[in-house]
Amino acid sequence: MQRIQVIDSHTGGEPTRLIVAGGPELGNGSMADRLMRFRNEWDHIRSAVVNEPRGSDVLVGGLICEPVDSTTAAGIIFFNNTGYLGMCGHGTIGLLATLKHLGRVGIGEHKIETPVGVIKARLYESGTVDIENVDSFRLQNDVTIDVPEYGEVVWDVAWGGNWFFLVKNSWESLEVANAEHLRQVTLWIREALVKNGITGSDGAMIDHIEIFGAAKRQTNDSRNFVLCPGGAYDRSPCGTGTSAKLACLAADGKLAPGEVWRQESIVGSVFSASYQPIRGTDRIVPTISGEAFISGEATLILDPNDPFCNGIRQ
Ligand code: PYC
Repeated sequence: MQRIQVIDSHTGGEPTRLIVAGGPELGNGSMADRLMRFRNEWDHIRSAVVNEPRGSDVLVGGLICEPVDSTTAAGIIFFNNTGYLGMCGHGTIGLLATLKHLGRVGIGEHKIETPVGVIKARLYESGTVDIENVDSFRLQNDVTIDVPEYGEVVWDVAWGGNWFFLVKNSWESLEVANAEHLRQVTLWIREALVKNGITGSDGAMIDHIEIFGAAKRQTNDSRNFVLCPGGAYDRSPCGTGTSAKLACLAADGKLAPGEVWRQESIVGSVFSASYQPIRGTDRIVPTISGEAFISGEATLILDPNDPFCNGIRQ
């Protein structure tokens, strides 16, 4: 029997399950190298931790690693029901809450190593966490594509630690009751991207689709629905998706540096966000603020006699 210790949390309703002991041994390389090793040698552990019967499509998992640089609080590799994430905003807020719960970080600023770069996070007494995310930018602007099952959509493509396709002209109702329809629409859009050869830089797949609409609460600026790579939708406003949105707002001159953008999710949770431009480039450094709550501590048991020991793979 293998035992894996995990801590569960949620950030704005979006769950995160972090492996704190008993996970795979991935060596001392960079987080990008360790991610490759995880994928090539230990992918069954990813599936065992986040897929049914122990998990669900909604769950984002993460492996807390010893960092390469000893001045860094931790390294992290995020994954989900179908694969791995370069970065995860809600998950990093969950990571800070988890490290605090374990007594491994105190109030203040901490560096975190991810497969797409080192990020800074600040933990406040109140439990709020600010993440200074990776450099973000818009790659394509205001392009129209025809989605055969749906119609024309106008969009931007932007990087916020993951690749996002941001739909601008939505008339959809962004309500939980409409989530199954929104999921179908965004899956159609994602298929159309593949068929039309629309990608991120270097042919990278655009695996997150984001639809925007008017905020429900007057104090917020916008509401979103975000399709994640494994087909589930983000219950939080999506940290990397909000970073991609900021990159588009900055490029359009619609949000000034330091000005606060309040992004509401489909379940009504909120991230506050702002950015600083990177001088001489068209890139920004986004800061995303949110709060996570610890929701469980558990030992997962992997029994080799269990026919679904490694989860139901997708
Ligand atoms: O918060 O960046 C995020 C995220 C990505 C996928 C799910 N949440």
